[in-house]
Amino acid sequence: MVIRLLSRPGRTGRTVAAATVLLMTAALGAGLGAVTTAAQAGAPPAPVTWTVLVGSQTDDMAIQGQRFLPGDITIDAGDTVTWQANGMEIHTVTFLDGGTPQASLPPLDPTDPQQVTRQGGDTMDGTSYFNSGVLTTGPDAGPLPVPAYASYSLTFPGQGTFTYYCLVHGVMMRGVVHVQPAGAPYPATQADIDAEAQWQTNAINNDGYALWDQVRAASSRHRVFMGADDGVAMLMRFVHRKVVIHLGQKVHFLNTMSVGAPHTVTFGEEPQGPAIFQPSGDPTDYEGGDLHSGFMVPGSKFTVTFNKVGRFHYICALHDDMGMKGLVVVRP
Ligand SMILES: [Cu+2]
Repeated sequence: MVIRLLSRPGRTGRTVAAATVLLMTAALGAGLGAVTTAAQAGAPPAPVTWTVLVGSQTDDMAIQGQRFLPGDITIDAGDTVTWQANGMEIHTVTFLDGGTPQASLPPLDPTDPQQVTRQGGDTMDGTSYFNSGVLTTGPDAGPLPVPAYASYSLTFPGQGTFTYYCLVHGVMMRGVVHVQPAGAPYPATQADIDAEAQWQTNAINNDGYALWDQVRAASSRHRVFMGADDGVAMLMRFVHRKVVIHLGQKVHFLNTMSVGAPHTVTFGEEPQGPAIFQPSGDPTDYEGGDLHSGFMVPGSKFTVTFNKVGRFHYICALHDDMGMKGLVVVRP
């Protein structure tokens, strides 16, 4: 993609120098009128920094939104966008080929530094690869052994339309930055943008609560749903959180109400590193200790037979810090 760079260094330098001379003239006796004249004569407007939220969540973190809020923003050349992590779920802000739209994206490769660590500078050049690295409100990057960031900023010196994605959630989680010429009037203020983000967050939360109701209705003592998602609203809860069964019975853990989110069922010690992707332990004869489903993509099922009386706590190794934990009580 070719973009026009509006503020080449030389031109900016001359403009700033001219403005400085005019301001000095004003200070020397011409008064405020001369300052106004300098602005009217084409002194560049001060660049603005805009905030876009990355993801959303309810207060209890049960519902995570996989959306940039808002997904579309219009700024002027020279402005900066700061993406602010707004949920515990991990996301990235990633411009491929300088912000070229993509028909599809490969699944996230958590071992590829290009995908999970910060890449590119702080100025969009219209051609390069830019990646925020992992953005989250949490203290770390979840299961990924890479740094986590609370925010990411990029300055847009040239006009154009720049499309970006979250590499964790794929082409469905997309945002666009429209860059107008410097000085063009803005269609929305930051307050307008914040209000739209809040409105979209409320809609996502309502969708999440509706999913939660559907999942509750479908679950039973032997059918535990591993959350649910519609591609945007993600429920990060086992449903029901606690089930009571008898010795020798099975529980089916179902990630069948999701279209996007992977989960795990993990009893005992949480596997570290790449081991998190592989199943371990014997689900056909569980008598306590370590048992791990591996990475369960949408559509997956995992069945465990409980052959010991007791209380068995488990987690989703990906989302336990959002409260995705469960309990199986086995009675004689
Ligand atoms: Cu999970």
